Amino acid sequence: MDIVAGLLKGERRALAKAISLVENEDSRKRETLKQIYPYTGKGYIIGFTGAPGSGKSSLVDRVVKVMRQEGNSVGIIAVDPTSPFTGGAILGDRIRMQDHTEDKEVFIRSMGTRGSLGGLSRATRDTVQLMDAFGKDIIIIETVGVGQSEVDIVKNADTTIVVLTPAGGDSVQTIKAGIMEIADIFVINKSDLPNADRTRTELSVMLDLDERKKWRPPIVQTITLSDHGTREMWEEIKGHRAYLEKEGLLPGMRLERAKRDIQDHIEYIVKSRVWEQVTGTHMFEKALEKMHNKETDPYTAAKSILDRISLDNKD
Ligand SMILES: Nc1nc2c(ncn2[C@@H]2O[C@H](COP(=O)(O)OP(=O)(O)OP(=O)(O)O)[C@@H](O)[C@H]2O)c(=O)[nH]1
Ligand SMILES: [Mg+2]
Repeated sequence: MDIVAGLLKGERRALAKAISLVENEDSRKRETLKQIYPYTGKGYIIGFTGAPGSGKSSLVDRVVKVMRQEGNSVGIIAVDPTSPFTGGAILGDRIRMQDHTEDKEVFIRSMGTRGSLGGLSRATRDTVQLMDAFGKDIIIIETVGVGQSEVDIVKNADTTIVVLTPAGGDSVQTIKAGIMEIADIFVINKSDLPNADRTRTELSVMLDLDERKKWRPPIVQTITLSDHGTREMWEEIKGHRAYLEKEGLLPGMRLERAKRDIQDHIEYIVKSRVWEQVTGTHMFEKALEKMHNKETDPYTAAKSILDRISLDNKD
């Protein structure tokens, strides 16, 4: 397959094409992912999450410069669950990251909900694998940390950065528990604004109360307008990576991820096979009608439909 060959040779157009296959649930998707899989596992994955407008893209833009100075090639996936656009069409992200568009070692891809028929989380994970096999040393996932699906997206990262901003007094208390737990590093961006120190103190107190973790997430204050804190953030990322390596935690994390992947694929395949055979069929309509007439109940109806379909492989 020439897309795979091109991708493995480091051709950017082949990578772009492969990502589109993944997003569009193209029939060549599965074969492509299968062929590149042996070449994955080398890239380091960093997630940036936080409220809309907290400065994630600005931070990524800044830190990528430092990563590049140290000779790393970088892939960036900007996930926007609210955007119907895809394929690099999110204007804001493109403008903020335009410094890198001339740099052939930086590959940027935006993803919105419309492009990814199989779900944003799956598309993101598959794209990480494509960038990994392509040879990116570092793969960055940027996503807005609003809901469970976005938390699931950053679960694919080795190091997760939660971006906060100084705000009113109750800012830190209102951070959702799910987001707090996934943070390996906290960044208080926009530290040029009032109350940054107070936010830091509140966060620190909150971390003191959390004794579950062996790793205490460091707090970094940044101002992307002046590049303040970028290097410190990068050093903390490297520090977290060194910690994971020293403690031997990476293989376990990757195994856990592989397990989630398999479970996810099984569920997806089973669901697809079921609905292919059930949607719009007479037995389904019949069951609905019987339920309507109280001649059957949902459990019995579901069971009898399942008994009549096959989960065997047809492709
Ligand atoms: N005052 C101040 N403003 C900042 C700072 N960093 C970013 N901004 C501004 O905050 C706005 C949002 O920045 P982005 O980098 O797009 O934030 P984001 O989190 O990627 O936004 P979404 O992807 O839309 O969720 C922009 O107008 C930036 O100029 C900072 O350190 N200080
Ligand atoms: Mg952004």
